[in-house]
Amino acid sequence: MILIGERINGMFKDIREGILNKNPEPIQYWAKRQYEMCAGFLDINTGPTVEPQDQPAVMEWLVKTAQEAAPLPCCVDSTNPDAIEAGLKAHKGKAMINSTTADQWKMDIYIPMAAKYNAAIIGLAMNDKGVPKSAADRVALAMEIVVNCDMHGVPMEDLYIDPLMLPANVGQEHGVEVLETLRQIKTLADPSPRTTMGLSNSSQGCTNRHLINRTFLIMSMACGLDSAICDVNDDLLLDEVAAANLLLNKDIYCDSFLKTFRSR
Ligand code: THG
Repeated sequence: MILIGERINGMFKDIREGILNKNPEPIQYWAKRQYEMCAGFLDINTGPTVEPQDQPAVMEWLVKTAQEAAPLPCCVDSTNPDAIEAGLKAHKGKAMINSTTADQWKMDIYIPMAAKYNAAIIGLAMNDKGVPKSAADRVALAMEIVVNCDMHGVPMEDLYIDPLMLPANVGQEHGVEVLETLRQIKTLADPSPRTTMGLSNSSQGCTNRHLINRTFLIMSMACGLDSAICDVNDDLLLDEVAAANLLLNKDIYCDSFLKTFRSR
């Protein structure tokens, strides 16, 4: 299970202020903290307040600043292709692009970019018509992304399909469809693409957020989820992942499995 730390996102006040004041402190604090909490990647998102023309420079600064503080690859998260490319250029090691949709014009930009920079890429199971309701329609969009990756030589182990979880209070019917999508993604190709999701989406605007996040993560792992963009600062979430890794036979049992999981 690859945990992608969600915290370096301009949606959070401390990160937004760090960006505004060019203060590396909150970015480096969360890079280190998420590294200590077992993150395998750092999601890096400038947030909604940075003007489009400033996004490439801000992304470059965020990636460099984060990687100075923690030895982790970044998941470069933006809807602006110039910001994504600026992040990839500044990045050390193998990055992840977050993300393309199944729209042909977007796949034509991002998938060759993944090939050029030898980056992994997240493919969202949606297009300009929005997020489909059924698993079958999500899987059909995922298949288009699989085909386009294949055409550009992006291997399946570098493709992470995101079935797109919506908040349980407004899109309750999506949960079971997301779980079914996760199961079916594994049948699309051999080797199969990998899967990921924005876990905290599932609980936005809900009470008991951590409980909803943890429960949906474990259900999703049972359906084959390979990675998640999530709150790695949640101790109980990490313990549940450690236990699920054992039960899914991904880690060998030892009595100290909780500690072992956190020892990287
Ligand atoms: N899929 C992919 N990438 C993504 C998402 C996804 N990137 C962004 C997002 N979704 C995942 N990251 C977050 C980060 C934070 C929150 C949700 C998802 C979150 N934030 C608090 C809120 O909105 O209530 C903000 C709290 C605050 O302002 O302090 O929940 O789905 N591929």
